[in-house]
Amino acid sequence: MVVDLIPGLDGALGVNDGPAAVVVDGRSIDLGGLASAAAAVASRVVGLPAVAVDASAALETVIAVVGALMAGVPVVPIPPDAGPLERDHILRDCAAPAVLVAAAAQDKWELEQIAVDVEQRADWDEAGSVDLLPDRIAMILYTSGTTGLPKGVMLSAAAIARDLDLLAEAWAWTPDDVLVHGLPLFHVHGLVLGVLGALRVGSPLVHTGRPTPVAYAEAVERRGGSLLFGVPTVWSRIAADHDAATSMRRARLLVSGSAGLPVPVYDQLQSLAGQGPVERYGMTETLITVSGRAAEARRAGWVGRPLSGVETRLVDDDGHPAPTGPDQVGALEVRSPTTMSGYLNRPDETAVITTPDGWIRTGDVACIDDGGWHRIVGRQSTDLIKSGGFRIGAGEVEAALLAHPAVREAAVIGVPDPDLGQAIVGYVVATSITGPELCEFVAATLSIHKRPRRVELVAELPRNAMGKVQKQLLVADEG
Ligand code: MLC
Ligand code: AMP
Repeated sequence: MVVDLIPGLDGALGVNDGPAAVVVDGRSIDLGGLASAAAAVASRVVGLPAVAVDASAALETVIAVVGALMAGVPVVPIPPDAGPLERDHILRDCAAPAVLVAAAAQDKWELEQIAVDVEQRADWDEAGSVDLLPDRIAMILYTSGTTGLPKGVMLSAAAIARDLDLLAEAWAWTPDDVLVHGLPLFHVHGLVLGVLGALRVGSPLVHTGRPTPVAYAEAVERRGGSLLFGVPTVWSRIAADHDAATSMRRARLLVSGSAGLPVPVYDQLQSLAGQGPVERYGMTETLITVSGRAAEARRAGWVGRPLSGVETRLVDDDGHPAPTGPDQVGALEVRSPTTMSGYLNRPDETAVITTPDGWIRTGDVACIDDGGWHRIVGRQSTDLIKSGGFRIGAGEVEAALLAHPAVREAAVIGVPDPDLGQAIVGYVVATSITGPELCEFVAATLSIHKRPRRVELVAELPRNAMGKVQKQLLVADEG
């Protein structure tokens, strides 16, 4: 077997001139070409403990990821706009000795660069033998926590395969579909579901480069897109674009996830596109665990029922089982065959998020009704922000602000935003500096979406008697 996650690659090696299997930003490759170009990558990386991938929205990224999977080497996607602080942290933490890049000799990398060539073709035999144990780690995805630098979530090939199969079942996803999205290729949504999902199911993928309404509409109209993935920001921008929204009438299924879909956006799409999106819920640590079903009625504001084999429960503040019912709120825990193998190098943090009996504490607050439908009501901590579907730890942005010599104190919050869900806002005690200058300062170290949209200079931060910053007061002031 060439790669257990993508069974279709086996028979594709050496087959030329098939239909396009993957299109990224207008450039395409057929399955045989992908298998052979990936085999060339596999032969270069086989035996490495892990390999980084410069995960720009490009065909090379897809080939790089498939090649590393073929070689049995854990893939570590790096956001292409990651600032030096973030990038250096990930590379040091995962200890990847090389990075797969679209074009060699880029200044930003201080480790060996291996250029991916879309035109290169190789036989799999050249890559040598690999360990195909199903519990081997296929990917390490870095994601924010409430404090500190991002953590590497280790995902096994078995967990990924299971999740993709459950989602294919839930969404009636078959090779007859054409999947369309334009999401980043370094997170679960765009990479695991959006690339590996399409390859595993065998449905062609059209990645639009960026997830704009016009690009989604064109992919449906001109390329037969039938299944579309988006974060709520993408769906709200489509809903606001009459022509793009009505193009969606030709699609079979729209799917929304990574953050809560506002009910008015669902309603607008229902009216313009003839269907509201199916919602699904998950997190990097668990993969997708709860979803609506293609064949069942949708409910705006609810994220669906657990996938088969997934267990969920609500607990109270003491961790004891809490009652369920449409208005009963509790902390959501998940136990699933799709969950992570742990945080890389962080057994203590793995123990914090996992209960002794194997449930993951999601940090989300939810209701479960009598039919098993889930509604996500909020988060337990104000320190995890979701902006445009990106998960951002307030602590990471605060540390970046505090690195400026003029800044004495910093508190970062997410404030409601009609387009992004939440926008990042910093409150800072500082002298002789402006808010925009501090935004630029953060931009020099972290990725673009982690940059505060606004930094407010204040004389002091609100604190309680213990001296802890009262972020709820800052959030309330913004409201
Ligand atoms: C962005 N910009 C900023 C900025 N942030 N400028 C100044 N200050 C800031 N803080 C720039 C951008 O670079 C862009 O510039 C322009 O402003 C518009 O930015 P934007 O409003 O953020 O829009 P856009 O860049 O189009 O991004 C919106 C988006 C993006 C929806 C496309 O947020 C996105 O890709 N989200 C997907 C996140 C995702 O995949 N999450 C999945 C996590 S996995 P320019 O010049 O470039 O136009 C997961 C599991 C699960 O959650 O359940 O799925
Ligand atoms: P990430 O690790 O980036 O995948 O983020 C996971 C978090 O995204 C979850 O803990 C939720 O807070 C949020 N999330 C994902 N999907 C949904 C959804 N459909 N509705 C509400 N929140 C969601």
